Amino acid sequence: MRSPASAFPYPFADQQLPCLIGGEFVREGRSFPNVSPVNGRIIATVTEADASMVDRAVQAARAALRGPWARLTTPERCALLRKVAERIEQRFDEFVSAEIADTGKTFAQASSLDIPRGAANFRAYADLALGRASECFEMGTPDGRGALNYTVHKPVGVVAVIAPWNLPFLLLTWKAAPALACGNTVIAKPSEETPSSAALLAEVMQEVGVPPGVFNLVHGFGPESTGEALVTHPDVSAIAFTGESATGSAIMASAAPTVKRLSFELGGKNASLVFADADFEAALAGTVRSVFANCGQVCLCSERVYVERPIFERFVEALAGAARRLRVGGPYEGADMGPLISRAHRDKVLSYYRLAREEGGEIVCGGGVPRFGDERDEGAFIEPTVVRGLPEDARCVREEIFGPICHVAPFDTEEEAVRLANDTRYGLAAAVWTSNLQRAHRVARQMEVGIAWVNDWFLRDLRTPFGGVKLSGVGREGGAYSLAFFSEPMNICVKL
Ligand code: NAD
Ligand code: 6OH
Repeated sequence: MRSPASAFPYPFADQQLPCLIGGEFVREGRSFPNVSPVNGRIIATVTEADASMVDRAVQAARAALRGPWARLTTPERCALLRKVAERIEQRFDEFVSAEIADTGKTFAQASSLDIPRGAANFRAYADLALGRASECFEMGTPDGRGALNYTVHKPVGVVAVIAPWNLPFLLLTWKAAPALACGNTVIAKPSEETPSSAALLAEVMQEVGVPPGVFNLVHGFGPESTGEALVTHPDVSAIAFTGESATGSAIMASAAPTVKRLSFELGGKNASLVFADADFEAALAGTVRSVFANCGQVCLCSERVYVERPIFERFVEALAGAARRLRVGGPYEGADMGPLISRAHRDKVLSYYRLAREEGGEIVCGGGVPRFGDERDEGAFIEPTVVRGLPEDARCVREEIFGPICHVAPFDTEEEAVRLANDTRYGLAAAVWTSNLQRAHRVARQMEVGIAWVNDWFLRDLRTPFGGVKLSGVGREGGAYSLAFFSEPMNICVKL
């Protein structure tokens, strides 16, 4: 499993990652390198699907909608999805290695969050689809005999699943699993930065006997590449996309001429509110997690931390202290934080570190790049950073940075805290830390977001609605919301 080009285990050592089109693994046309953010080494080459390959995938997916897949009952389809979950668990170590090779994330995180959640997504949606009820409305008719209306749920058709690089397997399966559970066929496009766990998933789909064309995988970039070919294709019926708000906007424009159904989970500039009555240590530990988890590359991460004035200085000092103690390092070193996804992304995050200074902020800790004196200096590592003293209209307070950085500012009243938290064009998530029960409910409800946590962060029940308001997204996924997005409800009216 060890690649000569990689310092770490990698399931695709010495291979070119293929696309999966109509049940065939395809390596043709152009390819691009997959670079490790740990040391800058090339760990694989990846087949780039051009427009004609995307078209073949879509035609295969369309054909599969009329094949054996369409004849499976819901329990049969769900049994197959459970096999996918089981097979992911059987090949767990390979999935963990693949995810780590692409992202450099810590072994602890990949093995406790990313890959287990991928398997859990298939199980959860198998259960949800199986337990789905159909509504029935009985109505009166002039002849007194009445009629029954009942709803049947049909697949939408060919669904494009476009995923980002931050939680690659978790987010791709979060959409692919419900899409399949509802009987659709899928074209999955992982981020160009993170093709490997999706490539393993394609193998798993074949291994458990998902019929050809039901799950297709195309690798490549966005604009003028695979992503664009997919979102402009007339035979793609729906797009489930997670990524940047600007990309969502571009996809919306591309999809408009063919009027596709869209579900968008986009960027955030999430606030954490820490009240003076909060359990200090719990709020601190939770905030450290919410700012620095996955090197700050979780859409739900807090980039704005507002702390009630009586505990402000103590909290800033403790947060900076905890940030300084975070061990930054490679995936298998027991570190707390790995690298950013790429050098290009690090350049972007570092430009905000510089901007924070230029805008008048004080860098309380971090602000630069760690030096290791070994090949990790060729990677994309960055220091966890806490900033204070910026005006609320500073770009660092307004724009999504997507790195291990937060701005921390004081507030004096509950009203002010709510106003500050909501003063943003984004609206994905918020965290409220308080021991006052009434305040917890009152403040959480006033957050203009899709997801608010009280005294925790990123605690997930897969049945709950997930998504954002304002620039953070369109629609909700999770539980019945995903089933609704990936289904075409049809009413049948029976005259009795
Ligand atoms: P991105 O928008 O750059 O890319 C996401 C995906 O879209 C990739 O697969 C990319 O190849 C593809 N893509 C890019 N341009 C495209 C186009 N014109 N047409 C079709 N496909 C295109 O996002 P990213 O940098 O990979 O991920 C980070 C971003 O994702 C952050 O903004 C983060 O907040 C957001 N995110 C949001 C959520 C959420 O649930 N709301 C979750 C994770 C990440
Ligand atoms: C964004 O980076 C994290 C998204 C998480 C989910 O979509 C989830 O289902 O937990």
